[in-house]
Amino acid sequence: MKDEKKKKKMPEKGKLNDLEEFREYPEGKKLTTNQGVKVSHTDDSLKAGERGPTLMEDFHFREKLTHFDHERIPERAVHARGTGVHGYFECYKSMSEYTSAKFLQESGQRTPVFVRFSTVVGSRGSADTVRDVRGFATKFYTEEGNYDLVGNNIPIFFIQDAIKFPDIVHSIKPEPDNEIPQASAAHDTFWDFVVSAPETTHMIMWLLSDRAIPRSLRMMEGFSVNTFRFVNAEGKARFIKFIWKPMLGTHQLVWDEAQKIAGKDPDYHRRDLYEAIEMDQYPEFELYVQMIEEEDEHKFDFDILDPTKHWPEELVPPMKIGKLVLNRTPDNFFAEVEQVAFHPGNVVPGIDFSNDPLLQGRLFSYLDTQLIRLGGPNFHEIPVNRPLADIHTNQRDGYHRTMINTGKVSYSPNTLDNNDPKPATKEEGGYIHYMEKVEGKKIRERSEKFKDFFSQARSFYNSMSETEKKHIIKAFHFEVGKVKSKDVREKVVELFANVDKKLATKIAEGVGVLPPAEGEDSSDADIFPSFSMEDTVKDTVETRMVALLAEEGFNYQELMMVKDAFKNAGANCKIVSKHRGMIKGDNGQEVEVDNNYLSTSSIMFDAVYVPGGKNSVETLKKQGYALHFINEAFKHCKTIAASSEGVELFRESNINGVSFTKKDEEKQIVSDNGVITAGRSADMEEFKQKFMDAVAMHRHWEREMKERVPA
Ligand code: HDE
Repeated sequence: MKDEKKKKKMPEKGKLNDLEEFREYPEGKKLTTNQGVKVSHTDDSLKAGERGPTLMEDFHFREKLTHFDHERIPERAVHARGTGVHGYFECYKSMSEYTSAKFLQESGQRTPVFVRFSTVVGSRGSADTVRDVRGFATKFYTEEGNYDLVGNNIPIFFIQDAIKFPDIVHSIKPEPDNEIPQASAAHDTFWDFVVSAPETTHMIMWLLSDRAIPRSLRMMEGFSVNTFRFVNAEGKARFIKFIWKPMLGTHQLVWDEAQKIAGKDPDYHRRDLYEAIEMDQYPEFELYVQMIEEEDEHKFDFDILDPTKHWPEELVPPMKIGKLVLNRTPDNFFAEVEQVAFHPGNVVPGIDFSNDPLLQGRLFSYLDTQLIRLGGPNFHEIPVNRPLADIHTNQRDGYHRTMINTGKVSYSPNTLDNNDPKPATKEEGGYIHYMEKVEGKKIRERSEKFKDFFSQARSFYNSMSETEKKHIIKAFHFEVGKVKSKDVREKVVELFANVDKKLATKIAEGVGVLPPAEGEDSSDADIFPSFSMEDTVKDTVETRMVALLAEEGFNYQELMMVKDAFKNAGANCKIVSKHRGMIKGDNGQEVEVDNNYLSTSSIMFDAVYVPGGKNSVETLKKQGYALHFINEAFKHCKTIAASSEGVELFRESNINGVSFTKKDEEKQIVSDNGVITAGRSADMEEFKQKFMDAVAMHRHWEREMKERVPA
């Protein structure tokens, strides 16, 4: 029977693809070699006698070890640490007036995407929450081929010209003699580069702001950074930049928290992303485009091709054009996330480049690096990189070729195959490069406006809230405080005096050098509220993590009431206790503990609640972990709440500078800077509402002024 089948279906010459028809997928999975031969034993290698040497003929052993020996591929030179997910992009309205890109033509139109988020500096195994720029790269599988929007969560870059990229990357990576430090800019070579290349000033301001320590990959913006073009069907072009805005707002961690998370849960961001998707809390971002007419190219104080300058939203208002929904985690991290290959040069008709010198260099670098990282020129055949659009090229062969091209013809033009594959006309969807008129002398120079390194850095500082300014100064103290060379520390102070003398004076205070003799006053600089993170979404508790601290005898009704309220509002509650297992409430009903103290910590949560219950609170009061939980959450400016006897735990802790409900005021609810307390007979509806409103605020920065908490 089998022979007959084989006979009938033997592939014909030139139709080798038909081999697929012969594949059988039997039920059950037996261990095989890569040649499909079933393996009978995999625990012992084939030996000459029980204690004898392993034999070369053990093909299973040889193959298993050889494959293992070759499992690693080079990590990305930058952005090595990352995570990725699938989803779709939905266009809100037709953009045909501005671009002919097919995926932006109709409202409601959906395009599948793959998104990879990353840090820049750290290696593959580094921690997620380090201070760094985050990559935000999106591959749109459009019907016209792949379009890659390879952006970052900071709208500008360190340098103006890609020729300096190897220099800055060498300076920020671990130092070459001892490979220290990992995933951090806080060391001599980086700051030496910064003071030697003042074009980095503006980017450093953003890097030392809270943008570089996002609360979640779901809560950060994304920017194309470089200037591109939209080109419409008539061939009219406009300069553009893209912005992704997270539906949940742009939120940050506290630096102390970020460092602790890096130790306790280095996978914090990737876990948060995957868990959100697994709980059907799909991360969503809206895509905006900023457009500048060609005739307005020189209208701005800054050069619109300079990647160290932002296009302030106040000057170039963004237009909302669609939504990104991330709804599927990958099946295999290596196959998808590690092998995905983004390239800012992957564009579709209707999207074109500008002469931004950083972009021009990027157009070379990505394909080049991928050729070695993915082992040859055929990485477009890897499933995650394969476009949905058909591929017809005359390219042949090379490492890891899987496509079986048929026929004799692999050149163009040809007559033997009707000149197939034929170039497409514009009407047929052929990519026509924008016909920009270019002339000039060959010269290694940059335009005059590029040389203004400080105006936008001043605006940035002047646009920050007092809290944000304080965080930036602290970040300088940390980063530059780690620089050994006093000379470099002095130069940092000198450089940042060009931004603001008071800022430079504060930096000097923390890093042990003299304040600057002279400097600028940034208070006259333009204020752009969009540079700040203050005015963001603060009206939802969706996807926030709330810890409920409880022990035997907790007030069941209070705990469940709060838990249900947060759940209904889209937040996630976890019961934290000394041990996992079941704990009994004051009414005899049990709940399951989600985390014991050793497996979690306040830094994994956005808020903490302590319900009443005399026995529970008496136990908590004796637990260092519980008290530390409260102190630390308070120190990180998180919302903390307690009701009835739960308030006693707050009194026992080290939190200070805020008021609680008075012991004898049973009905009282006090909400003070994110500390919400309720007496025994308080209106729980009101308490819940105040609690949720405070969590929606994200953090209560005013509290930093009062903080004297050891945690
Ligand atoms: Fe990249 N960048 N970059 N970059 N970049 C890479 O490509 C490069 C720049 C960005 O998740 C590399 O495949 C040069 C700006 C992201 O796989 C490499 C310059 C922006 C990712 C490379 C820049 C980015 C990369 C390393 C000019 C924001 C990760 C591995 C100075 C708009 C993509 C790879 C992923 C990755 C070169 C600057 C974003 C070496 C030469 C500006 C998000 O080719």
